[in-house]
Amino acid sequence: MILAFVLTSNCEPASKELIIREVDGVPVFIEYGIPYFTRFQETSHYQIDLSGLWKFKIDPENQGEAERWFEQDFDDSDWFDHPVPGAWNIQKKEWLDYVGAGWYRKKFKVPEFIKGSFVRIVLDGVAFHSDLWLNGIYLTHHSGGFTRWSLDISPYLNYGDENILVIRVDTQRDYDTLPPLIKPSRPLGWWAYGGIHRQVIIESSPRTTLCKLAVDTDHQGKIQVKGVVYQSDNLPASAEIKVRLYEPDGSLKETLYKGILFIPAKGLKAFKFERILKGIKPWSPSHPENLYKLEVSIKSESGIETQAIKIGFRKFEFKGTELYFNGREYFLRGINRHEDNPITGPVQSEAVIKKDIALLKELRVNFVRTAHYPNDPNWLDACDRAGILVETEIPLYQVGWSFKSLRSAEKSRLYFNSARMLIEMIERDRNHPSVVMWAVGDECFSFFPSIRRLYRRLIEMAKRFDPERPVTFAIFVVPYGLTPFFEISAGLCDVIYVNQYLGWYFRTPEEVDQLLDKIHKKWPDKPVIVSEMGAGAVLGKKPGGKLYEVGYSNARDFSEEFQLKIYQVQLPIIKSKPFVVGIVPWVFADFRDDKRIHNPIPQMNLKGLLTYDRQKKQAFYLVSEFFAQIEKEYE
Ligand code: GCB
Repeated sequence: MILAFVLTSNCEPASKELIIREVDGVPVFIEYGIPYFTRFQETSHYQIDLSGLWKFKIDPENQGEAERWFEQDFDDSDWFDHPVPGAWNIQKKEWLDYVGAGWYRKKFKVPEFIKGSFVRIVLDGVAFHSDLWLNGIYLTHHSGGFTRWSLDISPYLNYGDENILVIRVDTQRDYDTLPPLIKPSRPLGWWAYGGIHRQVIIESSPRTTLCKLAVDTDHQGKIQVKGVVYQSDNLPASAEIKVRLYEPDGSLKETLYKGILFIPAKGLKAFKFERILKGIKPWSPSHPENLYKLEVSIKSESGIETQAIKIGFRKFEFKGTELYFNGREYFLRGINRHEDNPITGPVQSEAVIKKDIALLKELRVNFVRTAHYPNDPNWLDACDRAGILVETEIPLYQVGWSFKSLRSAEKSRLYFNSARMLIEMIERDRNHPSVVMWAVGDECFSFFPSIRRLYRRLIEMAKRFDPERPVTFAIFVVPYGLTPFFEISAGLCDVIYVNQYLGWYFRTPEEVDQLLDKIHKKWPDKPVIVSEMGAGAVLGKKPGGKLYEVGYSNARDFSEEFQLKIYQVQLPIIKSKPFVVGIVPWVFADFRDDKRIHNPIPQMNLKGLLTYDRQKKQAFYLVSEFFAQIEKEYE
């Protein structure tokens, strides 16, 4: 049964494009006519990695389509050689702040022997929106640059021959795209990096293939597995399924499941089981080495495949205003992080990931908020291995901060784009032991009923795909302590996320005390996390001297002492509140931010505990010491 998801209120109905099939009680997201595929960390499928140099040209006048830049034999010899993964902004100085369209062309060969298999193109991140042609044929449009998506390209390939893939990428935002436009004069709030900034692969599998694997565990050995098999052929198929679990040292623990499935033509069939396993070593931030491998093998007439994911046995839960991890009271020593650095921009190379993970460990954090968009999946793999918990969110960012933006919250298109990215994020990331929470937005104008409705629908959607994980969104604090008074949406969340910059944009740092008490009074049964706090500082800058505008008629000296003071004052106050279960400073490292034109380093958000090139500011040491104390208390 195909269900077109329909909104339940008096607003415009949601687009029929959002298709979810309930397959034996397992929700499967259907996109571009095929199911959304789980990201396996190991696969026996034949893959062609398209990383490398692609031909590239910016298209500020939007001529590409009219001039047919997508044609197979179009002469691209004078185009720029652009590395993929890569962002155009850092390829040439004059492209740094280019917002608009850019075209990528790539030739690749496909071997003859994959003919007859099911072949997909898998894109991990094309920011923000893309149109795709293969061998001169237009295939589709995708909106949203931070999640994986894939297309069946089997019918369009030249097997045993050369193929040409063309992708038009566009970074223009609208009121209903993600990230959204708030008003034409309002910058994004981080850098609008454009390009194919994550991996692109061509993947060939048997025509009967595993499309979804959803695994939930707890620290006492409980494991629930839901798998869905897709039959891409016009004929029905039968498939032998075997699920095996391997110990962290690689040895076989046991075969968990064996069964035979009958899958209808062009259809889906699920298998499910639950077990309580003995002798399980729980995964946790202090024992991240306890990663098990769950492997699924499928044997059908169209071939044999083996795919695997890494899982951890763990339980993350809120009880009343408290947080428990693996049954023990817990506290999140967090940090917000943008995917940005001076060498690769948004691209998360192995070296970038290694360096940042090492710094996070030095900072003694056990939690990262992927502000404000789904991160590179390789980053999440690294968090699994390092024992860093993760909240991951969709860039439904500051919606409602203008009249037009508020109007967009009432329309189905914004809901559709948000729900789609949310599902893609959950379906891609839900098996990571490190991923403990989803967030459906940041600082939207949650004082308004239209935003409340939008958030409510997104939370329901998140729970439909993942009933286990808590869901939240960040509320913001306006001057004069009015937020708890006017806020009408935060109660929808499993944990209240508060972004507060008391002492920086306005008021005094000490007032965080009353603010948190007021929030607790309003939502006495909910735990609270301070999801943002901080101040800007330039490395080595002493107090005094020139002041720089920060808004709300305030100016600051951006000294390291000022930043330090905010943390000195606020950290103990926040930690003293029994209902607060986490502190997440803003931000790990300075990052490019198009809003900050008046800053001492223009267009740079300077609230990092590290500089853009990862040098430590004084506040880094303070936060690290503070977190080390908390770590002793809880680990
Ligand atoms: C916020 C936003 C974040 C900004 C930060 C700031 O509240 O969530 O995106 O970068 O404040 O620096 O003002």
